[in-house]
Amino acid sequence: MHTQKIRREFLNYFKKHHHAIIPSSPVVPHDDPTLLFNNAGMNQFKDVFLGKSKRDYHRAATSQKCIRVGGKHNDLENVGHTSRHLTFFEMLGNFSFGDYFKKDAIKFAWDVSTNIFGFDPARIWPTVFLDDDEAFELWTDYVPAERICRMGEKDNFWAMGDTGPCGPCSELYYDRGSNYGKGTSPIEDTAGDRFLEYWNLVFMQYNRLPSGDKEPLPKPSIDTGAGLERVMSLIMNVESVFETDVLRTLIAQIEDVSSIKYHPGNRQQAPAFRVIADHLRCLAFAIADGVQPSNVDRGYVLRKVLRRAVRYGRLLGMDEPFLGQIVPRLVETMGTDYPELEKGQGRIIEILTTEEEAFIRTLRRGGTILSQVIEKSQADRKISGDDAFKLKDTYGLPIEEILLIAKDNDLVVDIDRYNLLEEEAKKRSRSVHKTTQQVASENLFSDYVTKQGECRFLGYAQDTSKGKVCAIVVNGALTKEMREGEEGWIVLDQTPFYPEMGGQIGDMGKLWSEGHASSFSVKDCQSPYKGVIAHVGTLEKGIVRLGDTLTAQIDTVRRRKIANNHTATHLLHWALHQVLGEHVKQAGSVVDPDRLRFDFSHHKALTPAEIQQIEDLVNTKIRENLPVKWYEISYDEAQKKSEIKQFFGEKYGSKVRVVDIDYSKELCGGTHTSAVGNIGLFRIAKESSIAAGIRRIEAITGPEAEAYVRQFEESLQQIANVLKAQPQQLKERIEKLIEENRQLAQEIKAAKAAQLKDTAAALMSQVQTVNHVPFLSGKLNITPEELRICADEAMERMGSGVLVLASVQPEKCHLIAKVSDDYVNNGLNAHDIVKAIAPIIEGSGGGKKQAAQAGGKAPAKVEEALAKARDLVAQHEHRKH
Ligand code: ALA
Repeated sequence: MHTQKIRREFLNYFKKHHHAIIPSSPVVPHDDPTLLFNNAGMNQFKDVFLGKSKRDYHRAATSQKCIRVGGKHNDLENVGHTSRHLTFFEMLGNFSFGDYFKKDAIKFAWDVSTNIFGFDPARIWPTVFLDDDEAFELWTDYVPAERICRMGEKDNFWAMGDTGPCGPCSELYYDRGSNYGKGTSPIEDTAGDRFLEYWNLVFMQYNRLPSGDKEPLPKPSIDTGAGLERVMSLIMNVESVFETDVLRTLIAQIEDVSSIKYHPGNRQQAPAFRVIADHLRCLAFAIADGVQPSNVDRGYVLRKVLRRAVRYGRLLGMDEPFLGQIVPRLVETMGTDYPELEKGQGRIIEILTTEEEAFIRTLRRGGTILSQVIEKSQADRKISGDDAFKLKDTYGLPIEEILLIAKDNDLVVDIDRYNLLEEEAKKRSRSVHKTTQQVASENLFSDYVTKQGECRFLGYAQDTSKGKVCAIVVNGALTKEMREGEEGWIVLDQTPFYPEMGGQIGDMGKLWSEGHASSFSVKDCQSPYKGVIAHVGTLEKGIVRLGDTLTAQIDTVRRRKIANNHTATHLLHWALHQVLGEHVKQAGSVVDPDRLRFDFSHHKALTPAEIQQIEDLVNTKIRENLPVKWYEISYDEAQKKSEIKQFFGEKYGSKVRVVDIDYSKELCGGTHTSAVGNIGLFRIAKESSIAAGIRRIEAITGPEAEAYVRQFEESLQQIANVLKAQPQQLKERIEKLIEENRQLAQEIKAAKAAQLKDTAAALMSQVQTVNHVPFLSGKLNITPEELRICADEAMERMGSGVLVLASVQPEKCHLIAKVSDDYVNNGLNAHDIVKAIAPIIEGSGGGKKQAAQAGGKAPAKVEEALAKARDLVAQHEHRKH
């Protein structure tokens, strides 16, 4: 593969120029909640640019997996319709962290462009930011001044997101010639097809703050990014990125699966091939890195991408799941350089197929919903914005398709309202939510930490300590003192109390002053701001002032249970990897004294056998009783050790804490027990699903686990007592009881039937002849169900004639009328009889000519109704034959 060769030569070049070659980080950023997916090579170095984290190198180069869907950089809707946009692509990049700057960055880019990529120097056009004369000047060493363009903020100022590192940039364009457009410079070529942008050199100089202001970075740095697929399209001299080797191979596989040939010029079908090839890579890489299609956040974005691929698949006649059939070809072409694809292949296929099946079902249903929407929109000839949005958002019908269908049906769409809803939905998926309380506490404490420094947490080694009161909060405001009876927060300079964090609940306990003059009961402990530990509770006695010294003592018994449960959580995580596989990623956890809860990515329910295996593994480890160790290492060192589990979305400082039980190593700030055996016993109480692809395990340990088991034993014993049997015999006994019960029920049913037959037989003596018609009426104290059986039986015995029977119960009554076929032919009819007499019993009903029934609320009127029925028969005019 040419792509592989260029990828490797690029990295080699920079290795020779003293750059550390760093592997691509996962497409899911594990340490940056502001980012949906990795969208640039520089993401994994964000903190290094900001000066918050240090590495043991100052130059680096990567080939980074990038996904640009959602967030600031979003190319989804372009894909398939331009020659150069992709949702997934590889970005080649070289980086300098306060080492070289513009001059060398430009030199390297020129050297690589002309020597490694082999580009014609005469066709390279650099651009610079408006007044960046320095960069302009530097470029004149390589190209004539008339080929250097100055561009504005939109093109030549690069920012990772709404906040974070940013700076002016210089981009490299390659002139593909007049066949691709008439514009004769990047500025004139507005479509961007003739002058293809292939490399961006960012001169990182600022950090953009949430306020929008820019503060200078500690050291000017370099971040560059060259789109590998674009570079390949230029090297291979093909029209679009989809004609380069990797993507063309995928398209070939789509040709095989769909049995349709790909013609790049076919405006109907070519986009479908391209969209599928691109989206498949995006999905496969994201799933390999631990995301799954779902209804929230990243999962939701993936779901959108998958649905788009499926819809385009339908254009190629693929109505059944097909993405899984393309995956093996992807693994063949990219698996060597990205082994996670190879490792995850089976799971990727399984997840894609399940999700496709679900969407295909939705689409079928969507068709029905669409007809309903059209039906309901007829009155004002308009599809409401809400309906259009629902069709798009829930059923995945693209708005273009909805507009076309509307047009076909002579309807318009309320597009303004639709756009509004779409915009709101976008905002929702973009924003990283913070509660108002979080924002308030941040404001309260941001100054405080700068002035006072961070609180020291002593709780890894101590249960009690003395500390100085540094801050008091009452009624949401900082104050100088707290009085008896008041509730609020007390912050000490040091404390053994663990603030709720990383899923572990906050400690409870007491704070008191010398001689117990004052005493504060701590019912929770929180960290409202990084470095601040707030004891939350009530001042039960005395007064507390800033500067006072207090003794802080945690509830030790409670803390031990929490520690046991936290260590058990690590064991569970480890066991899940053993039993289910390495793809299991923690998605959330709660550790409190009574139980632990662990959410993780896995695509199907656990079997009872798997649950048992997990329990057995954890309990074996508990009995093995290894010590639990913890120590600090640098974040960079931790990143290099793949056996240490770290979490997505977690923000780590430059020093991190490793909790190490030999076979299980995790980055974790929580408090743990000193030896695994202290946990005592581990049981899984519940396994469930909380979202598509996310499972939840709730488990208990020690005394709670014992109580849980005992509770089972007790209920079993109680049942055994009731049945006067041993617990071991219960299954057999209960089966026998069920069988006996079934037989008895049958016998009762038969006895009832016999009884009803007798009742019916007895009724025969009351058959009269009314107007030449055999006529039977009667009132019985039986249920409506029994009445039906009885009426059937009576009619069978009569053979010919009319019967009207009633059943009465307190407050209600029922009527049944039956007419034999010969009298139906004669013009008598059960339905008419019931219709006529039902109002008398304050009821209603109906039925067929042969049989009809009614229910009513006036049992006292039954006789009157029966008499009326008799009159009807008496007045009947027989048909003449
Ligand atoms: N970070 C820069 C980009 O993505 C290089 O274009």
